[in-house]
Amino acid sequence: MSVSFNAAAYLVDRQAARGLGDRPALIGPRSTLTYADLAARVAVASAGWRALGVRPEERVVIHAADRPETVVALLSLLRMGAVPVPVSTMNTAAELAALVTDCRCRFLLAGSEFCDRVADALRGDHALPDLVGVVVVDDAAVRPSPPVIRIRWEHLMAAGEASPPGDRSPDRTTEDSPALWLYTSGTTGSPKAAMHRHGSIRTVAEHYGRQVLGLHEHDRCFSVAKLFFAYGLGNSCLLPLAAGAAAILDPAPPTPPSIARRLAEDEPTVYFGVPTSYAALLRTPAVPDTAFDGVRLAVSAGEPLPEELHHRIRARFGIDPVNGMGSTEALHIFLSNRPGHCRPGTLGKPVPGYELRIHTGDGTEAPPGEPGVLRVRAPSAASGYWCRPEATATVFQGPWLDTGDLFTQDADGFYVCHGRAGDMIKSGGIWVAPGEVENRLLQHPAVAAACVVALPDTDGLDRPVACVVPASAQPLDPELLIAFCHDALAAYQRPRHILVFTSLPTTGTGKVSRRAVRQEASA
Ligand code: 3SK
Repeated sequence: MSVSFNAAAYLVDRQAARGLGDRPALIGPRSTLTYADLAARVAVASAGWRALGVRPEERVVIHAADRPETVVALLSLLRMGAVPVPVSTMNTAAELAALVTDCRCRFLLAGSEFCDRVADALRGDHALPDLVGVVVVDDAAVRPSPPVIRIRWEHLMAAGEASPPGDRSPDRTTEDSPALWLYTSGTTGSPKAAMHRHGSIRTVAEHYGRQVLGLHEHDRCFSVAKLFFAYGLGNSCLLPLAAGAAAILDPAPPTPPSIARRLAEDEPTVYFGVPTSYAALLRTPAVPDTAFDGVRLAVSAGEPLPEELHHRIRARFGIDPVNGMGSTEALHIFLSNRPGHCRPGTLGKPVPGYELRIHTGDGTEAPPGEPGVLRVRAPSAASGYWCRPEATATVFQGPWLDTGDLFTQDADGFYVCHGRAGDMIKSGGIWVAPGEVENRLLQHPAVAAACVVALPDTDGLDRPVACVVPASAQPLDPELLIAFCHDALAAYQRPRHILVFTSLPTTGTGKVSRRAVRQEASA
């Protein structure tokens, strides 16, 4: 029998009850919400969703930038038992339409920055048969055609205000009730939704946020990863709120100048970065060496932090990044170094409550020092992927999650990652499916064959590189091909370089051998 539990009440109401009502909860570019403000708004918005006809366990897609309103929307949906689905703001209109179709949401929340894209997704060629309404924050220029209606966020809040006070109460959720979905391309290509439970939100906050990072109510957390990533959602919402800390939200894309501004103006004490953003900060002389002086804890995750980069960060900024690893399926970080005890080039040791094993190809445990695929027994594991039984069976092996990453353990028990067991590329902390990039390249008439592989850039971070075979004797213009990819692919998916091959090496069965392509490309 599952225990009654509502994650929004745990994150918000509890802090007001602890006497933290006057403390900052969400710090946005225009306003700060205290815990008392946040509790009131979340309760009213939950009644607003109910007034709109949203039912418990129904999905609502959130396509919005990191702002206090976005967090209010997300928490209010959790409170009334619905299932927020924050989706990447880097998606194209077609990708957004595909996710809306896949999760069968009836309502979509559109942030003001992305109204054009949402408008494109709503246009004729994308059939969205389940969609009933679009809730717009600010006066976004989304003009859905009937029967889809447009609801302004203020109207939703006004409807919540006008509802009976009982409609503001948390729903009868339990620890195992569906809480939120997060889309991932993960190990098997096309995006699939990992379905998370209310109880998992408390698990990640208490096991990693409290026991590993020691977050507390005087912390101010800033994350370069945005709310629609599992990593960003934990960093900018779940972990700080559970600790009574403040989350600093920046709707702008994280660039070295914008990150330096947040560090200088908002004075975070805890910084959540990804290796790519640390590398970009190092490459920017205008970022002062003292930029991290007020930060007591700097975290790195999203992809393993190369040892060399760790040393350069320490030398320039005087911080020792706490390198860890999580997954969308586990909701947040399950393997991490410990503050003050970081071993550069490793991902540390299991987070308390999580168990790890390294498996060889035949499913047995790898002998000490031998590489194998990492599995994690995660108390915060998703219950599976929505409508993807095969991918679910591959990744969710009983109580174990198969990460698809190759690992060894050093003599002191620290875990070391050796890259993907499969072909997926993780670039800038985001999964890139090589097939999607290859498809686009093959749409160009000058390309006969294409294979996209990961090669390290000058910082040692994996980036997609395209190996293409020309369709004719005409020389291929690499810049033109990259520009061609610009039109259809998100920035993180685009190949950084084009290498011209006369033919692609194949395996014995005639398939392109990615490993051989990669070897040739890196030679
Ligand atoms: O990639 C990671 O390391 C990660 C960390 C936390 C949450 C989610 C992910 C994918």
